Amino acid sequence: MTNTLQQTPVVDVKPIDQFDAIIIGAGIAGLYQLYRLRQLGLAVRVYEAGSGVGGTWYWNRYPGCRFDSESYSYGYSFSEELLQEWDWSEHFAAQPETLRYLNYVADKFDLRRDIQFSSRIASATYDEVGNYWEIRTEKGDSARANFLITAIGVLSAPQMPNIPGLDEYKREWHHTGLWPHAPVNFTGKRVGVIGTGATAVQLITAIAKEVGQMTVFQRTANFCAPLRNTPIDPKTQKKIKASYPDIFKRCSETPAGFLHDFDPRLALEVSAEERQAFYEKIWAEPGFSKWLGVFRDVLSNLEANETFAEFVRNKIRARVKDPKVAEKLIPKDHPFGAKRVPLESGYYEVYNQDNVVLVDLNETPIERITTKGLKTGAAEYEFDIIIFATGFDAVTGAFNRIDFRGVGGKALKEKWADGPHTYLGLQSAGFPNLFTLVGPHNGATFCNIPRCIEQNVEWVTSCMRYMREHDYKRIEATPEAENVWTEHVAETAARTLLPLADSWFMGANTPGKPRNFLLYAGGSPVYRKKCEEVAAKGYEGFRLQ
Ligand code: NA7
Repeated sequence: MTNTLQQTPVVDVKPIDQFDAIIIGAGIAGLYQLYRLRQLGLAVRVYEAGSGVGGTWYWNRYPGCRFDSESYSYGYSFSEELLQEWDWSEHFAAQPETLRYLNYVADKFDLRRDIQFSSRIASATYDEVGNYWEIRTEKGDSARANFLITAIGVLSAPQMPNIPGLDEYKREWHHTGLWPHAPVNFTGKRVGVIGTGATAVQLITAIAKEVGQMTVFQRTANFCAPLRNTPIDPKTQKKIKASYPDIFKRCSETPAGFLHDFDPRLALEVSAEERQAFYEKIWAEPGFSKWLGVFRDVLSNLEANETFAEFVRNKIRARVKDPKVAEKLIPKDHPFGAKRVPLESGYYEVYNQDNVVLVDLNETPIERITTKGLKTGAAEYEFDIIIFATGFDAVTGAFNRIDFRGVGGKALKEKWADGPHTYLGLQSAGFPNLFTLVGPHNGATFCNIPRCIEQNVEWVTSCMRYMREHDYKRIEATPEAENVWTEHVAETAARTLLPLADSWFMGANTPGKPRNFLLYAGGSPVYRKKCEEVAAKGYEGFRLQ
C-alpha cells in the first residue's frame, strides 16, 4: 500500500491501516471523490455505513421515491462513455433505477475494492504531531490518513418525531429514510402516515392505490406542484445523448444547477393577464419550472410571491373535491417556494378517495403512540402500519453523529453548537485536512446535487494535487476567512424569502436546533467562481504548511 502524502511515518505498536485519504460515505459524492483521488495515484479507503453504494438512493427505498431533477441532468458528467452507455427510462427516474445506475458506476470504474461496507464511522480525531486523522468505526476498526473527506450527505440522519409511546407500539412501522430492502405489503392494510413533506407526498401517492385505509397526519401544508413525468422514447433518448454538453452547460449557468432558470421579468411589472398566462405555461411544464423558473422576484419579494402562491392555492382547490379538505391542504403560513417544493403525480386526488382521511395536527395534535396506533386530542386510531415520513436532522445532523475532534481535541459538534461555521462549506477552522463535500454553507447543498458535487470533488482534488506539487502537508481555513464566509451565507439567505419558513433549510424542523440557514443561497455559478478565485490565489483564506 503506498502512502505518497505521508511525511512522518506513524509509529504504532498496533497494526493500523494507513491511507493518503479516507472518505466517509459511498453515495454520489464519495464514489466520485474516490474515482478522482485514484487518478492522483493516492491510496484511498471509503467507509460506508450501508451494505451497498448509493447513499440517499440506497436508504430511501420507500414506494414512490424518485427524482425531481430531470434524470439526464442528474447523472455524472465526467465520462462520455458512461453517458452514452446509460439509458434513463423516464424523464424523472424512480429510486430503483437510480440505485441501479450508481451500482453500474461502481462496477464500471471498479470502485468497490476500495470501499469498506457496513462500517459506520463513530469518531475521527486529528493528530497534530503526526498530521493525520484517525477514524474509528462503530465496530472498532480504525485507520489513519492525511486527509479526511466527508461525503455523508445532506439528508442522511433520519429523524423520528418526539412523540411519547413509540416503544409501546407493537405493530409494523418504518421511517422512509431507513426503508427495508424487502417490499412492504400495504394491500388492504390500515396505514397511518405522519408528515406531508416531499417524501410523504411521493409515498402517499404511491401507496394510495394499495391501502385498505390511510390516515395522513399533517402538521404543515405544503405547496406541491405537478411533476409531469413521462417515459423517454428512443428518439428522445438519442437526442438527449447527443446534447449532453448543452445540458451540462445549461445546468452550470442556472442558480441551482437545474435545467430551469428564473424568468428575467418581475411578477409585479407585468399585467395580471400576462402573469396568469405565464403561470399557466410553467404549470404545464415538467419539473421545477414552477419553482426555479418563476419570475425572478417571486422568491425574494413577498408581494410578488403572493401572486404565485394564490395561483397554486387555486390549483389545489380545483383538484380536491371537499372544500374543507382543500383548505387544510392549502399552505397559509409560509411563502411559496420557501421550502423545497414537493413535485407530485396525483397527490391531491388521493384525498378524493373514500378510504383516505387527512388529519390536521394543528386542530388535533398527536398525544401519544399507543400499542395499536396513535391518539390525537380528538380520536384514537388503530393501524397495521405507521409510516414516519418525518424527515431528517438536515445538513449538520450527519456531522453530529460522528465525534470529530480537531486541533486541541476540540469537538466539531461543540464548535457548531450555535450553527455551522465554515469557509466555503468545505472546511472549518481548527479541523485541518478535513474537507466537507456538500457540507453546511456549501454551494452544492442548494443545487441539483450531482452537478455541484462534481464541482466540490474537482476542487478538493485540485487542492490536494496543488499541495502535493508544492510540498504542503496541511491545509486549514483561517478563522478570518471562515467568519467572512459564514456572514456572507447568512446575508445571502436574508435577501430571499427562504428564512421565512420553518424548513430543514433553516434547521427549524429539528427540535432544539438553532435557527440558521444551512445551505448557500448565492447560486452555484457565484459559488463556483468564488471557489475558482480562491484556488487561483493559491488557496486564499487557507493556511498551507
Ligand atoms: P421534510 O420536508 O422535512 O418533511 C417532514 C414532514 O414530517 C413535514 O411534513 C413535517 O411537518 C413532518 N413532521 C416532522 N416532525 C413531525 C412531528 N413531530 N409531528 C408531525 N409531523 C412532523 O422531509 P422529507 O423527507 O419529506 O423531505 C426532505 C427532502 O428530501 C425534500 O426537501 C427533498 O429535497 C427530498 P412540518 O412541515 O415540520 O410541520
